[in-house]
Amino acid sequence: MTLLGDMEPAEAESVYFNEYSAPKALPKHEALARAFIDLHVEDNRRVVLVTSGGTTVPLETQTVRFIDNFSAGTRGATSAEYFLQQGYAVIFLHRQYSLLPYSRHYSHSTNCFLDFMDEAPPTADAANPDHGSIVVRSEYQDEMRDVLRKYRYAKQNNRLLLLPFTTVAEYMFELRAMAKLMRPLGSNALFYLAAAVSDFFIPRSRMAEHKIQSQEIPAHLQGDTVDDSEEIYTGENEIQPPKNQKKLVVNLDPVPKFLHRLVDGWAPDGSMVVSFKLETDPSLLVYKARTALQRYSHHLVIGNLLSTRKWEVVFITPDAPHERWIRVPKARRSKSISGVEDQVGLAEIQKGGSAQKPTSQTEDVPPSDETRDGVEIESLIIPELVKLHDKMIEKKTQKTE
Ligand code: 9Z3
Repeated sequence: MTLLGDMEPAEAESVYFNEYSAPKALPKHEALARAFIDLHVEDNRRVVLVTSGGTTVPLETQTVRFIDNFSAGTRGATSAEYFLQQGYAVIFLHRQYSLLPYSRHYSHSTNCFLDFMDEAPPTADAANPDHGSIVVRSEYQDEMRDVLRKYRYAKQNNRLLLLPFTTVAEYMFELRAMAKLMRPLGSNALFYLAAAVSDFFIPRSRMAEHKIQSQEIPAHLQGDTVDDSEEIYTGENEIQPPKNQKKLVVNLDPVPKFLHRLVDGWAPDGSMVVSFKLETDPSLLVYKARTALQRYSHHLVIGNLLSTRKWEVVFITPDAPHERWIRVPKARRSKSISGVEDQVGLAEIQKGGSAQKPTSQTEDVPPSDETRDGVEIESLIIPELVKLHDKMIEKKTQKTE
């Protein structure tokens, strides 16, 4: 059997999309997106498709278990806010329940909205003499007003469209549909692919219908639940297996490289495509990001390391300077529980081949925005990216004049 990874991109696309039915929400999402895009085409406004959060890989058709990844959607949600600030309209294709632009400041357990609230002293209300109004605590008023105004502006002016997905297949269907719908935007379209998309999946044909059983079930109850799935999830036994226990061996296929199809087929002519490359090994990051740019011939790969992603990224471009580091100045770095600050600079390969102290010009660039916790690197990434998009649009207009 030929693996999707070994096929030509267009063939892999059709095999992949034929395996699944489109997500139920897709027609509704398409209608919303069509209206949103029409509106912004009419106003000659740029539209960015931001993808955000992780994708799941279900192990069963009636899904009880799935494989997931770490992404909370911080990069995507934060970037969306800075794109809106730059005048872009944003289609925010995100993993359901991951962070959202604006509400991210007051959500999940790290920024629980209840911690920002208080109850004011009771007023003379005969019916409820001990009830005070719910208010925002005084120390958060300014920040919340600012976030609220930006949020309301985006909402009232139709600048932000939120579209959720969960599985990797749903993500693929949504991405393809959105890219095709964006065609009337031409070079005003930008793709900013920050979602952490699974590289592996279980093809529908090999997926168990029902919950995979961890213990043998009596023969008279087996029915359809076992059949082929016994072979798929081979319960490889230990040398001396504990009675009635199985090992789950998950056999995954590579997800077809959708970036090929996005760049060569789905996306509008003249649009800009930006992908992210995530690595954990500093010595691989630049190499892998360059390889991705060469392979898909798009416009920009933003490389980041899991451990330093909140403080540094690298722009890999086809044009000089080819490799450009963007860093939050040391004194302005936010705290991060999962981050490892010592690793900042390690992935920057110096001439001579070894990793040394970073040479980045951007170390001393004054930050353009600030939050409670320091400078968000997206406040540096987005303006730089917009400059590149400006240049692309300029070139295109010169050509057509
Ligand atoms: C990224 O590299 C994003 O920056 C992060 C953001 C996922 C690291 P968080 O959501 O994290 O803020 O916690 N996204 C792309 C990762 C990815 O899957 N890239 C593919 C690859 O590396 C190419 S499309 O092969």
